[in-house]
Amino acid sequence: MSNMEFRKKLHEYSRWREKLIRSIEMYQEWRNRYGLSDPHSLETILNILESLHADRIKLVFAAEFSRGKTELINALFFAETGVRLLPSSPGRTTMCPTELFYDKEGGSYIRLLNIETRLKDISLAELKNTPKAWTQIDLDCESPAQMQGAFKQLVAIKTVTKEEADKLGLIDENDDNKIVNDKNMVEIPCWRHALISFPHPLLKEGLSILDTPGLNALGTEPELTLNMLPSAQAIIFVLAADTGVTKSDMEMWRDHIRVNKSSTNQSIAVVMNKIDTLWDDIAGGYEESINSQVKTSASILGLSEDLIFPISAKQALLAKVKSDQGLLEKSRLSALESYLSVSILNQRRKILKDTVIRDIGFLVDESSSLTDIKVVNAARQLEEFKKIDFENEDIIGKLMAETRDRQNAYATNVDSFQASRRVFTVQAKILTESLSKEKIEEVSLSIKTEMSKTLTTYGMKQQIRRLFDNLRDLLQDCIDTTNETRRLVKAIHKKFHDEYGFKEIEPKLFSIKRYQVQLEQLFEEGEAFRNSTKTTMTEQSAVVKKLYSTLIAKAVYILGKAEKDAKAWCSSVLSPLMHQIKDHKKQIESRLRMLRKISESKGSVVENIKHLEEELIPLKKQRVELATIVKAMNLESTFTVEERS
Ligand SMILES: Nc1nc2c(ncn2[C@@H]2O[C@H](COP(=O)(O)OP(=O)(O)OP(=O)(O)O)[C@@H](O)[C@H]2O)c(=O)[nH]1
Ligand SMILES: [Mg+2]
Repeated sequence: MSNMEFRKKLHEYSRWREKLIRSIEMYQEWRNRYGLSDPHSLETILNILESLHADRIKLVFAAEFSRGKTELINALFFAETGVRLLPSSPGRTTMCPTELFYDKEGGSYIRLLNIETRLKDISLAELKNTPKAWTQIDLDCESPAQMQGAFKQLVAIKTVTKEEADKLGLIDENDDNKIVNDKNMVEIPCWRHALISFPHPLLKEGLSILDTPGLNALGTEPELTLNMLPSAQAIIFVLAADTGVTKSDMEMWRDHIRVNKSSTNQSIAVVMNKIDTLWDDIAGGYEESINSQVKTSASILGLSEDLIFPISAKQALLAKVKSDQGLLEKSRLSALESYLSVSILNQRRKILKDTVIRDIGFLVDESSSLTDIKVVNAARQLEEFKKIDFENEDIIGKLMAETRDRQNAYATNVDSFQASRRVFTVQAKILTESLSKEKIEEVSLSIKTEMSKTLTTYGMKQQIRRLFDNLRDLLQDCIDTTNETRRLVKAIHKKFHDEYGFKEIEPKLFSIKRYQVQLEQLFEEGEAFRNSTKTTMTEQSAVVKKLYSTLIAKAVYILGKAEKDAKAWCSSVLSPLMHQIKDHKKQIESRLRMLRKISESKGSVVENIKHLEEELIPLKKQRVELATIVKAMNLESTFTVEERS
């Protein structure tokens, strides 16, 4: 499979996503058209649309220095420029994490963030939203040479005193910072992070690449390990065939790559690069040599052999630039390209589908139940009318009296629903308040204050444990309130089901579980980071501080999301019932109107029945339209809408 194939598959994927977006937009229009929209469901739908629009396939390349990450990126994606677009050379090359993507609004640029920003207590995520914090160089996409020139910044270094480097958290006891002539001076990267945007076809389709420097970047920038790696669709870990799995490869794998594996939505592949170094090594024994390296690496890393790709990035780049098919085959790049085109893209599709089902599946199910109920009730009323002996005035009088009684009894029940709703509102308030921003901030602030007073690693460790314990408690309290709220919602539904035969729509359940899992995972990742061999965890060091502020920010974000979801749940969980109540009221009124017309001899019975039949038509149309929209979503889900007319 060639790069063209990957491009084709990526294009198919983005077309599929666009179709999904369009069908969700159609669904929202359908809800509007039939007066079924409410502010909260609208917000839910707009949120999912926004996340689909912002969707990117993120690939992260991580490894020790000089394994060939950058060369591999050049070979996989940018060979058609005819040059080695991103700088790659022997020894340490890439000096700062580099993100490549396409920013439609911003155009073509490289933005560079000063290394000194490490001293500020502002997260990388926030800095990314502050363009003026970055130095920008515009790119001329027509000229690969100009781009190549600008990208030289990615390898820029400068010399500073050891003290300065230490203050920045860039002195690594286990790793020898390159010492220059003067013993007191060391070389450090000029830039902390680079963002590159240009309209390359793959980037335009939503591909985003993160090239990391081997220079212990993962050990010094907690946000990379704790935020950017977990959010990637796939991590590609690179080894070199000429060195095998070294001790430092293993450390990086264990401390920073493998921990992310707990998230099942992420793929990890290992590239065994530089197989060309074995080409003329052993006459005839080349294949066996590669196979045995793959086997050994798979067993050391605890990974399946199919996920290890022996390739030569350098020869692949050369082959593509020179259009040498034989050499390209020899480089074995295509196996990795197939993996990216098929496995990674399919998995991403599945993730998007699951997210859409999770976030709006209940709304679609609800719409389908409600439209079904409307059609069934209207048809039932029609059949009933067809059977009535309208010549008999007594019967009509009796029916009218009966319907009026029903109307009165119903009004009383609606009052009681309003009372239950008030009880529900109180419960809902307790639920959302138990997760309120103020509560969470109170917890995190007290921990931060304690932490700044602590001067030992042990003390800080205790504080971070306390933070997670407190947040766990918050979630636990919330579980109890959620259960009570859930019981109340069920009881309200049951009443209307028992007394009026309302279809018992299973209320969507709000679950805290997801957030509990995320919190535990974050805690584990934080622990792994803190214990990583390459991180100098001296008390109050720049890296430790960054680690803890990243952990706190992420934990606060998780709880914040839980609160938002709880709020949305509280405001929407009763709406299907409210729609049914409104419909039921309309139905009784329409029945009374009809009986009144007949008793006053306005229009013939036949005409009135015809009128009822006509009323059924738009209801059926509404149902067919919904079925068509759901079919267009093509989610192979549990949606129950059937195509009936
Ligand atoms: N023989 C051979 N050399 C390669 C191959 N891939 C990369 N190299 C060379 O290995 C050196 C390092 O490659 P880079 O791509 O800069 O490595 P990196 O992993 O990005 O290194 P850092 O940016 O320092 O982390 C360069 O001199 C490349 O030309 C390969 O497949 N075969
Ligand atoms: Mg590199």
